[in-house]
Amino acid sequence: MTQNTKCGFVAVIGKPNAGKSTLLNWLIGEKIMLVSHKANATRKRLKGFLMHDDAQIVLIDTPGLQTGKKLLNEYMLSEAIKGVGDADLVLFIADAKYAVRDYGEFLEISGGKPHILLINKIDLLSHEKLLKVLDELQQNKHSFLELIPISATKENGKKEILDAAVKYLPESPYLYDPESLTDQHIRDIYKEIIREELFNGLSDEIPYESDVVINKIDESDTLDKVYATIVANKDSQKAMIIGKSGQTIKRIGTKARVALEKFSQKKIHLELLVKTNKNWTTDKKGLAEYGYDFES
Ligand SMILES: Nc1nc2c(ncn2[C@@H]2O[C@H](COP(=O)(O)OP(=O)(O)OP(=O)(O)O)[C@@H](O)[C@H]2O)c(=O)[nH]1
Ligand SMILES: [Mg+2]
Repeated sequence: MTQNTKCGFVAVIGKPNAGKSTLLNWLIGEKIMLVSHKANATRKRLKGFLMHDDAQIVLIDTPGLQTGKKLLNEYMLSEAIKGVGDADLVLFIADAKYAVRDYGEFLEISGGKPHILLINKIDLLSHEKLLKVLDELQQNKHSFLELIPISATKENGKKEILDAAVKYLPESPYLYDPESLTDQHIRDIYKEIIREELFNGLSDEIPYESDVVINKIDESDTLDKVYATIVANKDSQKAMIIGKSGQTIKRIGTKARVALEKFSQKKIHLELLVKTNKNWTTDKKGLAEYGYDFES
């Protein structure tokens, strides 16, 4: 008798900077999501797929749960809430240091969705402190399915997470090609790779108020020519992105090219322009044009 397959949607939910995208990349085994030491890096729901035993896990990366007042923050929160709604199962991930507080907040919006609680960044906590946190969380033990301490960067706990997730997935045929890692188009992945360099290479408000548009990719077997524009919110930010004698944009471009080459395993020719689109984040229509559509 052949065993039935399982397949389901597993949303990764947590506060900004908890390690959601790091977790996805690690579990999938390929860096397809933007990771940054700065919070609020992920802006929309993005899928990644992985196979474990006879199951296909459709992971959904989401923006962090936050209450920023700007329209883009509102959009990001709505994406996270939709992520919970879409899911058969939630992986709620919290920085161990703030896990008790953050989990309490999650329970208020979880709508009773079945979830596994992942306590992340345990490499940064003493053993004693960790035991105290786990002990406090156990007081909610009727709310979660499992409680797993992990370190997404030290890569410990993978099998435990996947075994646990598969347990709670519905029986179903695979919904995506088992060979695929994501349903994102190459231009969306390239956009995120370049945006990661904006996040990690620029200070203050600039990364939060900028975006990247991939205008064109000329693909061949060994070389991709990528034409992209960084969109700034103000002329003063555009000037800072370009930098003195173009040094900043050059540095960002070089780093982005190296990251694109690492991902694509091809040579990359990257042409990077900067333009200003004043207040592209202030109305819903403007946001939708950049891929952040409240209606989708
Ligand atoms: N020390 C340590 N750092 C971690 C761990 N997991 C993630 N990080 C770091 O935490 C930062 C945030 O990681 P992300 O994966 O971008 O977090 P996120 O939850 O996706 O953040 P947003 O998309 O902004 O909501 C990065 O600098 C990661 O390297 C961990 O287990 N230990
Ligand atoms: Mg993220």
